[in-house]
Amino acid sequence: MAEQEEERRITLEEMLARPTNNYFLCVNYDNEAFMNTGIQESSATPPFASTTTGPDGKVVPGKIGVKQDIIQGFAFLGLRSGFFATANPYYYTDFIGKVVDALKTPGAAFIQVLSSCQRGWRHPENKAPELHKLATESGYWPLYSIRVKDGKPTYAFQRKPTFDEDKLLQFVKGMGKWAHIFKRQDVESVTHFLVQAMRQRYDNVMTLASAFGAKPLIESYKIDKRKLPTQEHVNPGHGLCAGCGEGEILTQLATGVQLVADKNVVYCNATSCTEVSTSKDNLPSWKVPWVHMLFENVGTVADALSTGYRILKTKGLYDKPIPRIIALGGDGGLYDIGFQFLKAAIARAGTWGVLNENVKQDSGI
Ligand SMILES: Cc1ncc(C[n+]2csc(CCOP(=O)(O)OP(=O)(O)O)c2C)c(N)n1
Ligand SMILES: [Mg+2]
Repeated sequence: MAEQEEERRITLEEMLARPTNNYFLCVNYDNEAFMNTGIQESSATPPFASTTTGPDGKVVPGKIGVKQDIIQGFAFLGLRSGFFATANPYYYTDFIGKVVDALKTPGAAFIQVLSSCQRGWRHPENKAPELHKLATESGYWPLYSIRVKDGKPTYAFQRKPTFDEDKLLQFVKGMGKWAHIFKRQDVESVTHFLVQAMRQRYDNVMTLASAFGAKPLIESYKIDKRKLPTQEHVNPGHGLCAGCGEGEILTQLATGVQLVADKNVVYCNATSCTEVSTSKDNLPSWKVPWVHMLFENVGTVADALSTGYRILKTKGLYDKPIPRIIALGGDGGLYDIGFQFLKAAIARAGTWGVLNENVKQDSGI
């Protein structure tokens, strides 16, 4: 088929065989609010969604403001090298592929993965997969990656993007956080604004992709699901709510990391649902080193840890293979309040080789 020739498939084997390495990856799971502290609004909360700090009222219908898009900014930081991507746990080989790609591409690395939250989004537990799927199929959460080389970003999509208003409304109507809209007298104008705000977010990505698009524009991962290992980083025992996307995200993230690093990894976990639910009653769910820190500074802590290992290795003070450091945080911690920590960590990781040729990120250490 002609369309298939328009697509580049990157195999898992090809990525794992790359001689290059990256030791530091930031992962944000975006459940679109500060969930574990009681569903407070964040800059990731979409328009008109009801939260405890921006509830639906007679006059104000939930959040007033757009869902901020932080990935585009990272693509234009003028980095030497970087890998930025969106992901969705419904498309798990894509997410796993992106984790492997990020850990085998020297430079800054950041993946933003959508996560359902049955408490905060208010949806039936068993609807999580359907909502995740609709998010991407509607154009609400297009799956793309941006590779930065010498300051220039190149956009690629892992699935052909489309904006489908009907599917977007199905997605919106699937959750209680937007239910109040449909009881309002001005439902038409509010819905119209909501769709336009989502469309603008989508269009911005498309405009940038048409100016900085890869050739071919579709670049997907070819991964044999049957050959994926069972991850051994995090136990099945955790306190996440039923229907929470984070369980899947943790499993998929760990699978990708394990493929590259086996168990030589340290997870740095910002205070968040993934943190509280995997560290209950002094019984951590983690089987590999795991560090918990404040909720806003995980970018800095993880970057410092990673840099520290590389400096010790370069000075001959550490003789073992250095571990991969994974910074993991929610939208509130990692990209709302912690944005400057994350941005600074990404800027440092993406220019590291420029600043010190002796301690290059891709030097094979
Ligand atoms: C400086 C600071 N302010 C507030 C808190 C309390 N706090 C802990 S986690 C959290 C919300 C985190 O939200 P997010 O990062 O989106 O993760 P989620 O709970 O949604 O998983 C807040 C407000 C804190 N730990 N530190
Ligand atoms: Mg959150």
